[in-house]
Amino acid sequence: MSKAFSAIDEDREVDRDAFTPGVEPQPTWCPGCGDFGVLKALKGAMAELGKDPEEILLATGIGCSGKLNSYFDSYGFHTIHGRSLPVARAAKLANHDLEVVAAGGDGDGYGIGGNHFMHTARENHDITYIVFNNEVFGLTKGQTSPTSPKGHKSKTQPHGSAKSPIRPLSLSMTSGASYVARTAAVNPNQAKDILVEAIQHDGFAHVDFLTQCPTWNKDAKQYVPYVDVQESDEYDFDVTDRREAQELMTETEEALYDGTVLTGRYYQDEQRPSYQAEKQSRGDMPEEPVAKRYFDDDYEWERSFDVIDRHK
Ligand SMILES: Cc1ncc(C[n+]2csc(CCOP(=O)(O)OP(=O)(O)O)c2C)c(N)n1
Ligand code: SF4
Ligand SMILES: [Mg+2]
Repeated sequence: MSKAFSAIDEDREVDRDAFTPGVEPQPTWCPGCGDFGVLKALKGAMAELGKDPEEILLATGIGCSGKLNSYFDSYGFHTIHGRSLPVARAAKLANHDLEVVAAGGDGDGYGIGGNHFMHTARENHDITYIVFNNEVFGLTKGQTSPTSPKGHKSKTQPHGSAKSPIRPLSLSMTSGASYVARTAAVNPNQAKDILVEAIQHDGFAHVDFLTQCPTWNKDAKQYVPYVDVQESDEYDFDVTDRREAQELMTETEEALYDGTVLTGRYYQDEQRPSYQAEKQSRGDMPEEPVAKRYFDDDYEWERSFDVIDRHK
């Protein structure tokens, strides 16, 4: 195997700074923006897992959140609005050796990209999906987003939003995500641990990441203090039990807008095969990444036509 495909999952020490790019190492996010917390947690998680930048593909959407791949050194794809997941899926199908992470905002992922979110969860693609949830469209100056609370006032809803916010945790679990968690930029240690778990999980791992936007969402302080449902004695539930996870998600999603921030791992199903595993078990996807063929001068491309013929 060529080097580009051979170092995956080897044990080795990697420093967080390995993910700081030489070009544009200083993010242009506003002072106090929660997006810094995501960047720090992601660098920490990848370093803890011993990943090298060239083993990772980070696909991002459009928004302040979408700038993440300018500040995180790995392979990157800054997609169009709401389309980080289709790109991430395609990359994972072409090269399942890559560690694929998709990231974007609440508007990007739960609004314009909502259809992709639902179906990527349903199909259980082996991707980690980080949604920067700041409850507004940050980049375009604070418009109401799918997670803005009812009554939230903005330039687009000057009399207060008449809409109820989306329930992202419940939506991803009922759609089929096999790992669902919420964390917050105000708790970098928990955030890093959650990302480590999500990246290690084999299947679609959705992390709703609460990120304060002090510039356009003055309610940002509502994310502090938070409660970790794994740490707190008040919450005793089984993360593998859908019904129990759903109950706690419902409580979490309602409590957020009353000022109580519950975070942690809500649901994990380690039994369900990922989409890639399902495809391989059907003989529909080779063990060796298809992308590798582009580096193999001896590969006989005519063979691709055999597959097309089979479907005629
Ligand atoms: C198809 C399309 N529609 C609208 C826009 C304008 N636009 C850019 S970012 C954005 C919303 C970003 O909000 P969010 O996804 O929550 O990201 P944040 O900036 O808050 O991180 C919008 C509507 C666009 N770039 N493309
Ligand atoms: S506008 Fe909000 S989300 Fe965007 S960089 Fe500034 S604080 Fe962060
Ligand atoms: Mg947003």
